[in-house]
Amino acid sequence: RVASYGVDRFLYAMRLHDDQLEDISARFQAEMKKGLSAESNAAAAVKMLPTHVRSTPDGSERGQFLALDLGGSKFKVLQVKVREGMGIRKGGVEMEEKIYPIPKELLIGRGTELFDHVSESLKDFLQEKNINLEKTHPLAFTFSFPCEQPTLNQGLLLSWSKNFRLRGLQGKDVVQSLKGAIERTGGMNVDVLSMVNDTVATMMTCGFDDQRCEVGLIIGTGTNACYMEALRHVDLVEGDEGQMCVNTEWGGFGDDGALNEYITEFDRDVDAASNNPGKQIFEKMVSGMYLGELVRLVVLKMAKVGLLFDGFVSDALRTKGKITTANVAAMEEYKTGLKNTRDILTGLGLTPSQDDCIAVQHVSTIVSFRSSNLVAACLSAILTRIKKNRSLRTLTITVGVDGTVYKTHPQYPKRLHKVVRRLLPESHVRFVLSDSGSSKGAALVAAVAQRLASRRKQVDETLFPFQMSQEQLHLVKSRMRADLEAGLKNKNPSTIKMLPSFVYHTPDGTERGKYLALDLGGTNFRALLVNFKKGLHQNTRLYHKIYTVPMEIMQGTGEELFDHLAQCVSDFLDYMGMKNAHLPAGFTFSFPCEQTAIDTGTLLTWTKGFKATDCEGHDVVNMLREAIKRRNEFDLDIAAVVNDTVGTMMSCAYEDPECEVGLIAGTGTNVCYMEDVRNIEKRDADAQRMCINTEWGGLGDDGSLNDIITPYDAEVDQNSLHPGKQRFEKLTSGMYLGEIVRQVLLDLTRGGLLFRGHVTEALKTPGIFETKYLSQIESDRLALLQVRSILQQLGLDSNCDDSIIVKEVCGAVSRRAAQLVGAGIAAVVDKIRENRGLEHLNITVGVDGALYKLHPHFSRVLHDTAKVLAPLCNVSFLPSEEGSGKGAALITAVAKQKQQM
Ligand code: 0WK
Ligand code: 0WK
Ligand code: BGC
Ligand code: BGC
Repeated sequence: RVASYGVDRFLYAMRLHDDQLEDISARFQAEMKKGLSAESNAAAAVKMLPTHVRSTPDGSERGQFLALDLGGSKFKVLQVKVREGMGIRKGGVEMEEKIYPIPKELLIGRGTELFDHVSESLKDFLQEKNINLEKTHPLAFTFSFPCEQPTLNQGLLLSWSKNFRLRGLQGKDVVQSLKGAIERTGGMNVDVLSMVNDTVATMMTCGFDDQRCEVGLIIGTGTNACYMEALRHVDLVEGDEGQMCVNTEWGGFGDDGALNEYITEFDRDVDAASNNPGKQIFEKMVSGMYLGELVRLVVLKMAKVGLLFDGFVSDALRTKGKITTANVAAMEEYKTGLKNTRDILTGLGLTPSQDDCIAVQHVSTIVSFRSSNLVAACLSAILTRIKKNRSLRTLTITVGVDGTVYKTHPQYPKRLHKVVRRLLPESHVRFVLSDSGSSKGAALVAAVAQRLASRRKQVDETLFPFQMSQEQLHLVKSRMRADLEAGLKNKNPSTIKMLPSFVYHTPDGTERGKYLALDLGGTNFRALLVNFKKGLHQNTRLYHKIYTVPMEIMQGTGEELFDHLAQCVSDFLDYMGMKNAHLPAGFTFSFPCEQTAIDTGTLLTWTKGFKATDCEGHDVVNMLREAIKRRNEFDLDIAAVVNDTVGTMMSCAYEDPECEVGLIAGTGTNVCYMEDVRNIEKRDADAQRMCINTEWGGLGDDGSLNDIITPYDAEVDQNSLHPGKQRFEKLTSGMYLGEIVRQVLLDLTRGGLLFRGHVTEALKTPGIFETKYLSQIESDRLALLQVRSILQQLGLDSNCDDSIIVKEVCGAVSRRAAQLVGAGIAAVVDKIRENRGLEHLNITVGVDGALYKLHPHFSRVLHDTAKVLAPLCNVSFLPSEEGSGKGAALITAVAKQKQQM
């Protein structure tokens, strides 16, 4: 007669020893890696689905939500009220629920019919609870099947499982299907904010009271687990910073044969008779849907081979589903287990002996024991992975659990806990039962989704004015064009000064000799020695040295400024050992100067960071000459003064003869181009063309850009050295972009959307957000982590979401700048094309400036905008290699040649 010993022998394959459990744990860790990696995800049996839940509850969640809990053994409709800051023990969450049975035929019918039933149940719930049907209700949707989620409120159904096998929904977005059903039902307004798997909802539910809860486990009709994974390991989601909850869908473990040596004939029979053969192999060895069936098949086989009931087999015993998992749990009841076993077997039309009952009870124990052992093995794999992710020696963590098997099977929890602690002796694993279902967790996720959505909306609204539509860009182009035209006319002052440069043609390669070039740009002063030799360009020798111009010099007296420049020149000539060379020099002076000849330039107004006194209205060449005289140790023949745009155009034209435009996108912004003399009313010259320094930075000083100037821009202008001036420059150049970003960040922080609403001194400090940070923050190669360290350096303590928003603000501000400069360039090249009556114009723009050269996206956006707005011009952009110094030297060479003629 067979007793438990016989059963052990019969079910030897189901009794798993720790080394086998460790082996299964190791295999599952390998499966998790496969699921997480972009290469192998598609073929992975364990799907490791990103859930877009990036944090467990932090107590700030609040709100009132409807909730649907679909996919477990009971379909529930709930209303959940989350009140901030007080844990459940202090009643932070109130819930009302109603269970709505799902007619069996709906579980194997059309997907749309199931969702109609769901939405009709929802409407019934609203009516029964007298919930106002007019108001829009946010809804949290728990859907317990494998779904790929591009976002928190989308879920593409991968496959059905458990006892659900409907048609027409696989591959579809179940949130859309739900919204569709709610629409069909009508008479209620519901906004589905988020969809989560029941494991995720369970983790969040338990996480509300226990911050350590970072794993969600379901052992119910089906089985599954989720946990907080490091985002850097979730290849399918962008970003390396922070964490994201991953729904493992471990039910599929073994679908690729990874568990074959642990599969018994009974498992194969259960799978073969299931409604999804070959799928959810692990689930079929573990979860409530199948345990009863496993026991039945074992008992049936033992009866057939005569080991039970003297070989008598009843029809009921042959019938699928006749032994349920609830029966298995009852058979294992401590006290009444044996009696329950007899009643159950009798109920199956069997007359069991005492030994038969003991044996069958033992079968149940072995089957459910294996289930808890397998869950323990895979759970320990997840916990081991979390420990490794955080390079911890010991892990203290909580697992939130739900599911009928875990909740109602008498021995199951104890067995599971015991084996997990045996497999992970040095870790402290706490199990918390989610005692009110998963919808509280689902509501918490919806609360986070709501907060994220409202933050997203507010950030979008804040950044919307920075988004330039094609219409707006066309407007800027035509306004630029109009002011370019106006600037050439004599009659009234124009915002764009269109200053003649007395440069009549681009280099022709005949330039020879040694020249000194002095280059006062936006940020520093450079002295260069340029030597043009016979033959082609590459023979040009060039030496240079960069000198900083301290703020107090920029904003001191004119005398101090030019003395500083003269001192730098003296140092350079020493450095070059050419103190007595009496070299001809070209002076690049990057500020608006009215010129009456190539070697004179009256400063009209300072721009950028300069405000030296007694300079505006004076001839800068004379001021430099004075300063050199004051030093009385060397002499220079300053033969030309040019704007940095003109110097840049000439430098690039030396390489590419089609270069007839010079653009600076640096500390300041400006453009020059070869204009036809006949269009330059205020200056006649006996040449066909002359280079005009447009000083387009002044566009908008008459209010013509007020419709695109935002309050942040106005703030920057007000705080600038020259309020009301250079409005176009203040929207587009390096001196100001950082400040615009800072103003936007200030506003978002005051609105509580950033840095947890803390307006730090750092954030209030003008100029703290240098434009170079924009270039760094916007670089694609830079992970959010590095964005945070830049913010850290600025004394801004940020979290992952903050750095994402900061990056967006930088992007919006720099993109607008590049688009506006692109619109300006389109106006200039189109004017040149029309000047020359050409259908199509090929032209090159020589460019310089840190913004253009160093910003990761600025140049591309500028190119694309110019292409779209000036489709009849093929514009190439040529970054200037050695700055405008060579250009200045070229102009000096031409000027000298002229003098000799
Ligand atoms: C209760 C949760 C539900 C989950 C179910 C799983 O509220 O979201 O799907 O547990 O257990 P089952 O009902 O399948 O036994
Ligand atoms: C380098 C040129 C200089 C010009 C500067 C502009 O040599 O003439 O002023 O570029 O760029 P920024 O230094 O303002 O970025
Ligand atoms: C589903 C999971 C779900 C689990 C527990 C499985 O069949 O694939 O999405 O979490 O059952 O309900
Ligand atoms: C100045 C221009 C200069 C531009 C680029 C502007 O602020 O007015 O003369 O070309 O900056 O440096």
